[in-house]
Amino acid sequence: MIAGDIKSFYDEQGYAIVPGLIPVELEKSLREATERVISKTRSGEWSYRRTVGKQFPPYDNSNSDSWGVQHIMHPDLGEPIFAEWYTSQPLIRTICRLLNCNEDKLQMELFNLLINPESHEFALRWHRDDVRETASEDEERQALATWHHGDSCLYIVPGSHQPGETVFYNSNILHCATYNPRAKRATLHACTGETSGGSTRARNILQHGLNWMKEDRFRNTLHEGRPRDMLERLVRMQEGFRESEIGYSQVG
Ligand SMILES: O=C(O)CCC(=O)C(=O)O
Repeated sequence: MIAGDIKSFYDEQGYAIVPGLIPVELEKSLREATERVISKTRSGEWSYRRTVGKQFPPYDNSNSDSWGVQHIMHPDLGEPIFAEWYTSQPLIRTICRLLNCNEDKLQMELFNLLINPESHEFALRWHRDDVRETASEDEERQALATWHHGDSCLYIVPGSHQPGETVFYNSNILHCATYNPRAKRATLHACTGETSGGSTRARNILQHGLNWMKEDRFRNTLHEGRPRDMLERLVRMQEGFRESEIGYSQVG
């Protein structure tokens, strides 16, 4: 996909694939940190995880196998390389282009790692991240209009991506996924918001439990400038909500 086409392709189709957004100097450290957090999750040392059998938050402990590692920028994991990549220049430049905004509007949000379960097949059913499957046609149209895009469908050809490519997708596009214990998976999976989204993003993001991101302990792991500024915009959004008001986007 050539640079000039990314924005229009993303707007029309709801996704875009961009190569070269993992700086070579970060690649080895990212791979090593990824292996460490996967081990900690599988051994039970890291308890924030996506549980096999549970598609959406709140995740529980009903199964010891995992399909994701939650909160990989958390200070208790001690892997600052993840925040370094999340706020790295080539990635941020691309996000600004796709969201059609300047960097001073970007908001730090979720960052997790999607992995293959060790011993269970698992799949996520077709869903839009922040529109209930039980929504009426009118409710669905209304929700999608809020997110400023049409009702597109994402079709992915399994295995057609290249390692190191970054796929951007609007999380309210219809999507699903399968998790196969026999095929290694380690996908950095993050979202970044734009402040003009305002409270429309709150439930989708804050439902994952981001109180730890308000603490100085986390802020202090981030570089001055862009990373802390992005965090500040998230904290401002968080301040507008009581935890009990947030609720969950999906059930199941
Ligand atoms: O496994 C994936 O790539 C998709 C994950 C997903 O659909 C979600 O987190 O809502």
